[in-house]
Amino acid sequence: MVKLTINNREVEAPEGSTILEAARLNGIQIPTLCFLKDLTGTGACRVCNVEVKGARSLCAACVYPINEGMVVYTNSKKALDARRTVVELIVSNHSKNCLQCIRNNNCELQRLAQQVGIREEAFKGEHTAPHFDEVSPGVVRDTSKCVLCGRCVAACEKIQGLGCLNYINRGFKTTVGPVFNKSLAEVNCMQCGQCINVCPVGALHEKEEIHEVIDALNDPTKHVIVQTAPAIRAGLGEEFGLPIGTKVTGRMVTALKLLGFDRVYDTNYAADLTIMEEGYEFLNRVQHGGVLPMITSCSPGWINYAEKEYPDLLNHLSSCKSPHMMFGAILKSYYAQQKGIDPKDIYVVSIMPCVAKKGEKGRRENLTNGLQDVDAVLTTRELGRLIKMYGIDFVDLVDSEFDQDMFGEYSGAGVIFGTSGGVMEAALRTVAEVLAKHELKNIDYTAVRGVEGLKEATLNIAGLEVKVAVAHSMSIAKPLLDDIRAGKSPYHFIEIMGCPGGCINGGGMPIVSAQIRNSGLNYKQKRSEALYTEDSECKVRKSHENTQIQELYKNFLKEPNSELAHELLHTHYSK
Ligand code: HC0
Ligand code: SF4
Repeated sequence: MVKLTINNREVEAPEGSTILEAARLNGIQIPTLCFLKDLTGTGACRVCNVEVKGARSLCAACVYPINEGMVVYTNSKKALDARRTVVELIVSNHSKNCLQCIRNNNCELQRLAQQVGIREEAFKGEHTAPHFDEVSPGVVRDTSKCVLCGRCVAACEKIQGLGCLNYINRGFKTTVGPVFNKSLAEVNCMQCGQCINVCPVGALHEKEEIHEVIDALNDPTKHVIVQTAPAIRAGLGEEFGLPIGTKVTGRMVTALKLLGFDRVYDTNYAADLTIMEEGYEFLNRVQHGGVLPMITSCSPGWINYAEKEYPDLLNHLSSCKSPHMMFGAILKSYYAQQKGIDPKDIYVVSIMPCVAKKGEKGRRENLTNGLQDVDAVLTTRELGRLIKMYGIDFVDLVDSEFDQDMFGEYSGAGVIFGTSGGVMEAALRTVAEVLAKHELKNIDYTAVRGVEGLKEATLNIAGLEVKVAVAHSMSIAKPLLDDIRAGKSPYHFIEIMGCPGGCINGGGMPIVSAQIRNSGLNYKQKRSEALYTEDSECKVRKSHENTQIQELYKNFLKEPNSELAHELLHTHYSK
């Protein structure tokens, strides 16, 4: 341990720590802007300037290493003045239309300006020419808000290995964006939204569809159905100040009913349907010499990546549409028939933790009889805004149940789809029983659980050795894909999700502030635990035991992978 003095207090911290880490370890907070634990730390913004005795100038605490006997003042007049000037300079080049900004009240620059005590516009003058890009289906980029912190640059590079965003130009003209300031739609952006989640301000955000949904809710000719992804229940509460990991399934359903949706269903039902289709597709590939490893296809960010970066591997992808798209297709076919409603009058809204699903819904490969399966996709954050707009007091709502008619049942397997490893575990629960031809007691595949790093397992399923792997984010998936390309992949089945930790950390989930990220709280784990808790509480925990799924096959689809199932529930990909 290293002994040093911070603000006249003797403290200790492990060797190799920065001043910022040593201070935080001892309960002393130094404001930061560009710093994000495990992602950035270059001293770029200089907000964390502190005074170090004997140093010639102020030091950036996030990069400056501690040493024995060091004396640090984080709040000396010199440090406070410098910090305020840095923030004043950033604010001076920032479009200050806070009232119209999507991040109003949830903005790190607002908080920082308040914290350092900015009371007037210190530097008036020219602004860097702004650029507004809303061409891509899910991500909007507004450089008039950008503070050049580089957090999005690091997220795209380190999490996805893509590097779609970088600094462009120099000096006063510096901005952050794709090469040559192109649109994100013109580069290899997979629309994961991880850059949005780390943006401290409103420079990156999702393309909003709230007003389209409000129009549909107010259109008497429309039968408006909403479905919620598994991960929403584990995050929506954060939009209303509830602790991370609070499960709000019942309150969410009540809020959706108050918003006026005609039916409120859970995408979990369709996750069970996906397992039937995907599980049987896998068995078919294993038993008939099909292309292996088979890779899951429910994360549209991953699909975007595969199409752009590994087009030669598209035949490894399951042909299954993602669960919410399958649900839309069933609602506009079977449900429409049963209820006597013209499919054109059914408007399906998906509440998703995902930005890429906004693009997925409109892909021409996914149309069924010329209609989109899903009409609008709202992120968890957008649903939070919609609930606030309608003046609903979310925290005090009582619980309600999803509508039970036709699609109300779901298994625990469907719930865990929302976290990394969940799709694999759900599939194994069904595939193992189909192969064993009798009920299996141990259905917890813990080797594929967890929100960090690559997960692998070799399982003996009814005498068949099955090697599986689970990757979440492209930096983890890439080595697996390179091995497949080189013909040396040992796996039979791979789950790939676009975002680290899976959907619980999707690009549409509530923003986790730098303060929380830097505190070391494992927010992904907390959200993931909420889903495993719900799984363990479910009476039915295997997709094939969902009786309403069994009825759907009996009355409509006939059997998994049938001709009709292929027509409605499967898709193809484009090189
Ligand atoms: Fe997911 Fe899904 S689990 S992708 O991670 O497969 O977005 O939550 O809704 O569709 O079910 C996201 C989450 C979903 C879908 C499901 C899958
Ligand atoms: Fe990169 Fe994802 Fe942002 Fe696109 S959406 S720029 S891939 S981090």
